[in-house]
Amino acid sequence: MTRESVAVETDRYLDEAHRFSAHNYKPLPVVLDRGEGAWVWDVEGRKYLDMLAAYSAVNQGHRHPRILEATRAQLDRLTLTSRAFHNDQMGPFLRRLCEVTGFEKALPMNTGAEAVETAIKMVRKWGYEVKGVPQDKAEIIVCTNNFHGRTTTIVGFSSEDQYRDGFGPFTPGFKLVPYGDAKAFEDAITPHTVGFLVEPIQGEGGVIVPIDGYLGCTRETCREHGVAFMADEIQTGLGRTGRMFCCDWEDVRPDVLIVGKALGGGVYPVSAALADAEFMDVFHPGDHGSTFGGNPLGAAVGLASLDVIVEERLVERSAELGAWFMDELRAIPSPHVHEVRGKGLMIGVEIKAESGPARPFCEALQARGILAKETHHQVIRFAPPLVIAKEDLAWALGEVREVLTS
Ligand code: IF1
Repeated sequence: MTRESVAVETDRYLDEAHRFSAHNYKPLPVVLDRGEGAWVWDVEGRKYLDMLAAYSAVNQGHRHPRILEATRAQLDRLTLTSRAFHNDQMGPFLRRLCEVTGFEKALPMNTGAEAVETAIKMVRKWGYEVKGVPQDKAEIIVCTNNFHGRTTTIVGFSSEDQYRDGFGPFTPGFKLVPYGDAKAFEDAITPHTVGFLVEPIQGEGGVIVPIDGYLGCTRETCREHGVAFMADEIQTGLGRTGRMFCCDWEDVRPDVLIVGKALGGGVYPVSAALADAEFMDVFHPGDHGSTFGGNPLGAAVGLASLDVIVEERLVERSAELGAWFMDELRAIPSPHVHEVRGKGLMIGVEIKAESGPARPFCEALQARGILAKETHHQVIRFAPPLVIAKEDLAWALGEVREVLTS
């Protein structure tokens, strides 16, 4: 695969990565070697504003001092014990996580996909033991254009052919309904339905915001039919959309809340599934687990990550800066923009088909010192760290305006 030369130092890294890594991504040709707050630098010394924040896993900004301090302190004490023994960090972390989310219990894992798989197993077992669904007949309803991770069970219920091609056979027991259609969801429920797994805003799907009331209506339908409402807030959660959780926009309290990404403060993979005892108590010793889930290092990082979000008012920043940025983006007289959508600092700019794919716009932004990533070919995603300074966002707006009006 040929590639135009970028610069000697960068080229060397690109060639090395190309030679030794699987080609499962097509990254922008930039090699980063330093990050601070909303900014990152490449090996050529060029500075970029990070408008992706690792898909919303760096809400607190790169290398937040509070999170690094907590990490270093824990590194000097104890990092991994497995859950065969207790450690002194997991309890305080899960207490804080339950306080922030309003749930009785949490099951700590590492990646988002593991937390989603945990939620699936929890709700299936609840279906058999509490709801009384016949063994192995549990159904979980999911939405078209969903993204919940990359395990074979999860991609098995994806509607994106590329995420499924070549990876079958898949796990049965999942039903797809159109995202945003509350009636289609209700019509898909059967006596065997145990759960509804949904993203309050679809990130990978192209920052798709459902109509107001969709979450509240489907949540109510779940209550009427004894179906667990499972919110995947791995990307939308922890302040990203201008509320602590995106479900908060409709005052919806899920039965199961799934969190990840920014829970690890951009330092360490930390995720969890949360629920009240009715669901969580289906797990008995040995039912489920993970080598790293609940480890003391991740717990210390998770606790600091939550504290930063609360104490630095990142939720309010996301709401205020996001509303301003979205309004300004919408005011740009661009011949290329079909729609600007999102909530808080989770924003998607959809490029018209006749203007071509979003990738060249991302490359033009890169040349101007802004790192943004396209999703689903047509959408430029803007999701900077929630610590971004207003003046930096204003500078980025100027650059985006230049690119979108060229
Ligand atoms: C990739 C996407 C974003 C997620 C939601 C669960 C997970 C994710 C709502 C799984 C992860 C990541 C995965 C990464 C790119 C990125 C992504 F484009 F893939 F879909 F953000 F939109 N639920 N999303 O967004 O969490 O296991 O990765 O920790 O796989 O390319 P994970």
